[in-house]
Amino acid sequence: MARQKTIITCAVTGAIHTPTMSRYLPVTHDDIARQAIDAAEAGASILHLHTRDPDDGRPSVEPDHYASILGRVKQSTGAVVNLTTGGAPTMLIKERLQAAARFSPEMCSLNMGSLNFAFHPLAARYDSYKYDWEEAYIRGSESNIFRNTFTDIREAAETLAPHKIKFEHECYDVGHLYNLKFCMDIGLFKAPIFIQFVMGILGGIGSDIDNLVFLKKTADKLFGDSFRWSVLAAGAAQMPMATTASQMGGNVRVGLEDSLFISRGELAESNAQQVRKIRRLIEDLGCEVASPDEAREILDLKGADRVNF
Ligand code: KMH
Ligand code: ZN
Repeated sequence: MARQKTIITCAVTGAIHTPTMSRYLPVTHDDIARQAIDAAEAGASILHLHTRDPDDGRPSVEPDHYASILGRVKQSTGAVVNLTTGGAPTMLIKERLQAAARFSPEMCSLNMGSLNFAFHPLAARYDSYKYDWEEAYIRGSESNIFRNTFTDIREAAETLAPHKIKFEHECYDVGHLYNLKFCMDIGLFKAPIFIQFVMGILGGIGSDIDNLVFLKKTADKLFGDSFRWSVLAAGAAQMPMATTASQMGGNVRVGLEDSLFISRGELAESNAQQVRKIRRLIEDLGCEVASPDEAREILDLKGADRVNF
């Protein structure tokens, strides 16, 4: 059987990294749109998008903070837009669903369990901060519980059901796969599902090959052939784990949401630079990268003509 092409998702800005950490992190709406478009041109067929407050770059889920970004991305690329419903670990599900309900994108993330979600060790790297909110936000993550209860997951599924959105089911540990199986059994999600194995978050499973094999085998056991999968690994493990996933028949996610670096100690100058790197690795190793329309077919998406932006 011919091997399926590899889908590259690019997660452009996220909610973990803050403006002080890299001058290349897109923070203004203009930068987020421009970097997203460049990432699509470099080979990302899915753009996973968060937004930020235009005044000070803090993570935001305010629908108005997405509008100009989505308009520009749609005008300039054929890429699939995947909006976060995770927002930031400090936010609750109701506010996190508002943008997806308004814009009805082809895809959304959906976090499949609650966990500690910490990045406070990053504070040790900085003596001063560009904006007042950053230090407390980073240090405060030591007490974060990223809340994604079964009630929250059901609320997301039911609120967004009329929009026919395909979820990127973010699973940060093996137990989250069992949560997903339970939700499928009670009819919240339909096959084929798309699982994002999230590795290396402090609070979730660590990034190593044994763990990836375990996650994949567990998903095989629970979902048979009714799932597609991808890997994102936070920080230094981003490229090694993405490369491994592509060799195992999976898909990959890169982007400055997940790692600020292009190689050890060297900041990535853009999201597109990371996309170009993983694309080169995938192609050098003999695989092909999926176009946006091929990604739509592989993931059975509703189509770009059925979004609300
Ligand atoms: N930042 C990632 C580790 C979401 O947007 O729903 C998780 C994420 C969450 O992408
Ligand atoms: Zn995200």
